[in-house]
Amino acid sequence: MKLKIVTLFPAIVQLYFEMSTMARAVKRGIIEYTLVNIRDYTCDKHKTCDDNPYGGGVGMVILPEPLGCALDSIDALHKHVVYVTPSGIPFTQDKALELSCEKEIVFICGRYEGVDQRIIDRYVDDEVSIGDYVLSSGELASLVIIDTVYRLIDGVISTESLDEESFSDGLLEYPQYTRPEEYRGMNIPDVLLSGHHKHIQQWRLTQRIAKTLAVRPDLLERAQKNDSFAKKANELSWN
Ligand code: 6GU
Repeated sequence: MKLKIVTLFPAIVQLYFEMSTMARAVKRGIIEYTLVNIRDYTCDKHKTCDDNPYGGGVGMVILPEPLGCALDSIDALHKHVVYVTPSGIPFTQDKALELSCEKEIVFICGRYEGVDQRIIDRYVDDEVSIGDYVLSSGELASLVIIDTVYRLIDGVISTESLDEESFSDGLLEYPQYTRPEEYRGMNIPDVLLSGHHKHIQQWRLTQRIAKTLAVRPDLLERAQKNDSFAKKANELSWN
């Protein structure tokens, strides 16, 4: 997958591509990335990238000229363009799965009060928000989306890990324990030492349901309509 990130702060984004699992995906050629600095496409000696909004109001708006030139430099009109903004549709695991099928995605990172609407009208396919709160930086929001999407691409991480995790079937995860068996007087649940595979699976599913019910009852309602959840519950039936 090719990723192009259009930003005023490429350094914020760069570091992420050089770390850990993402660095490995880049090295293996699964991910190719390009950082496009909007400031490189300004036309005045002050390299101005923003101005006041027409009609008044607080904050600054990113100028259409440099942003449009930055987008043209990567032929964005013919690519899938995502603008990350608190005014977008909510980003979910389903949206991530949809984006993971794209060969190439352009991310526009806004700052300040956003970008000129004419840029959105001309170039943007998807306006996406990562949650009901306001970040100062579109860069962080883009990285959240990129991280969620690239790990769904074949070969990045194992399909077993993907199947087990929260949101693949709509339930939250079960608690995990590792060595030592006793930590500061706290023990691990006996069932995990039993070696009884089916009992462990049953315990884990019970834990997932209890946790989801406690903190995200909205998800549980959805999971009950989900085939993957029903199949698991059926296989592990307690009788
Ligand atoms: Cl996508 N951008 C910004 N700046 N803030 C946000 C967001 C995006 N999603 C939630 N808050």
